[in-house]
Amino acid sequence: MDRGINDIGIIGLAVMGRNLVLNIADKGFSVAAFNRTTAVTQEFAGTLQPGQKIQPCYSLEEFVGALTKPRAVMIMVKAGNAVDAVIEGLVPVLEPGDIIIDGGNSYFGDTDRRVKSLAERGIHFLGVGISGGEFGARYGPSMMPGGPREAYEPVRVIFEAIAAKADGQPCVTYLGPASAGHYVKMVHNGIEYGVMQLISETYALMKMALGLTNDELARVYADWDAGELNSYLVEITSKIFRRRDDSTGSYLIDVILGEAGQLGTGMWTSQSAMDLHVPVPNIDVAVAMRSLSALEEERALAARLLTSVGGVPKTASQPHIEHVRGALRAAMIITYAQGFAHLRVASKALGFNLNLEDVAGVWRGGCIIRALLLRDIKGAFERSPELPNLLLDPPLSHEVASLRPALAEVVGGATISGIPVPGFMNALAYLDAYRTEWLPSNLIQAQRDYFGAHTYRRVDRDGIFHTDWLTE
Ligand code: NBP
Repeated sequence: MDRGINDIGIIGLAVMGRNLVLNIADKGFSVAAFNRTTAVTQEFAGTLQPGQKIQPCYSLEEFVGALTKPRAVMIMVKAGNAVDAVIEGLVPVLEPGDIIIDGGNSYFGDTDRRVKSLAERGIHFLGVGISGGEFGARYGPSMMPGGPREAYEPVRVIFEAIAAKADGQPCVTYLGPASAGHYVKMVHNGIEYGVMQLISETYALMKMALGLTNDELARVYADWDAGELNSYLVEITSKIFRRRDDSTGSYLIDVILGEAGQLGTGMWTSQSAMDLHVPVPNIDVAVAMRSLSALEEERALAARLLTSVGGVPKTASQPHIEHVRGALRAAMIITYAQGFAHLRVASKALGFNLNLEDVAGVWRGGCIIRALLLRDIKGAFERSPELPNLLLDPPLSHEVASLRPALAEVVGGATISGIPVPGFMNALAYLDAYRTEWLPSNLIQAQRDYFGAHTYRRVDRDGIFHTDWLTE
């Protein structure tokens, strides 16, 4: 193949990289492909069909020489040091005006650092969050690009061609400068954690309190997916309950150890929200529950010692499936509301100037948190672009208010039964705190002033006050 003819190059031919290469080639663009370990490139080259516009490359020099200028190089390697290692190798062989794109799950602080240091060498850096896993990469992911706008234009046509489509619109749009794309992807993952926690709690409720079998659970989730809860995560949940284990023939779900792993994006979301003083309790608790799930031995010991709180009484506290369904819809809205409120604050604090209607649009297809609900969310930001919280959108607030009794019923019943539903509890508590004008925080402020002279403001006058609490 001639040199310098490929529209884009991909470095990293693991699951995501190789599927993106195939997706890009399917859409009529030519792609150069390189992987650090040559054997991986060779193996990938062996899978290619004649006529596919893909050029496997066996050195960085060959790879860079195979790209049209300005060169667009997309890095699809493990987030962290590997990205810096690839950039270090690329810088000497690239030229000013070339574009490096990081399509991995990089920490937004790393992206900010890379944007700055590469700009000093005249190289553009785009941080692009990509969601949808292997299937999304192959057939249409949701893409969240951020960085210098002028660097997005040359790759826009490729991104729009390969991204998922929702109502005919590509699930990709330029989101903002610097790390805007990776920040939005991070919050996407935080919402993903929150919703997965909620769905797992509906499983616990219907299995433990109602005794539903795996087949019945599969039917319930399929039924939910056909309605207002339609979403990727509910859809795959239904399929998971049908799957049999190849080796034992039993339901696969029943032989999977209940220890949930995490790669860090949920934790980053919680940490960054806390830095910005944005409450995202559903994301916080989802991260905490994954950590708690890993304390397997301790939980086994506690299950024996703390029996008085265990047991599932077959009493009136059993939830009704329709209430569980309503509680999930309400808590999902609340979880997305926390994520979008986080983005609203981050956008101002970090100068991203995010358009939240665009964010909702990009998440409508191809990604893990795609859901029918995002149509309502997109509509809310279309009506009111500066909406600080989705719970202030009239249609959504009306829906959540009407579902609150179901949410409270589910939380109350589960609490009496000893079934842990921290996701639902946090959603209810967030809702109740958010809709309560008077909170007992005046007492906290009085305590702070008492022991630390931290001062307080008054309800009846302007100014800052301090009381000498020790003098009666
Ligand atoms: P991995 O995250 O498993 O990374 C493997 C790739 O990184 C291989 O190509 C490997 O090359 C390369 N690599 C490593 Br490790 N260290 C390197 C180094 N120092 N220099 C050059 N290359 C290096 O791949 P993935 O699962 O395809 O994910 C890629 C990115 O996409 C990650 O950031 C991931 O978080 C993100 N992501 C993944 C998914 C998913 O479903 N898997 C979904 C969404 C986003 P080698 O062959 O030479 O070891």
